[in-house]
Amino acid sequence: MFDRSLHSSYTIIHESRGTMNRIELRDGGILLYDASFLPTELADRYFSAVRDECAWEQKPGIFGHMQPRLIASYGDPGVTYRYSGIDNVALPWTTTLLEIKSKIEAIQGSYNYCLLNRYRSGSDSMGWHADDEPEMGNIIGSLSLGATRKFRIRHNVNRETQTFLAGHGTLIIMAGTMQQHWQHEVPKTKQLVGERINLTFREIASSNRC
Ligand SMILES: O=C(O)CCC(=O)C(=O)O
Repeated sequence: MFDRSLHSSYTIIHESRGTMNRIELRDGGILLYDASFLPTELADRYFSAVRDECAWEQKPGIFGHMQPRLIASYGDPGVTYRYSGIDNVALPWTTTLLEIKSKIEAIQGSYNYCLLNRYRSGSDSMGWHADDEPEMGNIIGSLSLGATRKFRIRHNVNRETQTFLAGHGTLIIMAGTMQQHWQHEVPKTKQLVGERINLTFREIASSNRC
């Protein structure tokens, strides 16, 4: 693994390639990271298929503002994921999404839902949050396709921050107690970056099914 200190002593950039790295976080959080989980040609194919096949929409977030990105929602029949007061009802899995899901399940987890986020440019982003809804399983598999963006995590109490580069084919798996003790974000960037699509595979408890 290659760790490089950035501007603050609390920020680390992780850029490891080709192997699944296990990072033990404070208070029982676990983060698995492989910068190049998918070969480029396969990541290219998945990027085009997911961009062209999925039903993208822009939805309101908290305070009624539109979320600064597009989203799409797929999963097993009847699964709904509610966050920021908005219900996201899963559309039926596409063949591409099922193929990606099985690749990630071969590493860790078992998933019945996928939330997709599409960042059209550097102005699109995801603010600090944790996926800590009671119905959410603790293992979340997150695959990135397209432009490289920063994926940052921050400890809730001591504010320790780590930065991971999420590029074309990067897999990050969040596990352990990470959602209880850490938040994560994808910040805006002023750099000229292309589109990025992120897929987070999750297990939503059956009480949240319609
Ligand atoms: O785009 C990403 O890498 C993060 C997505 C995310 O935080 C989420 O779906 O909860």
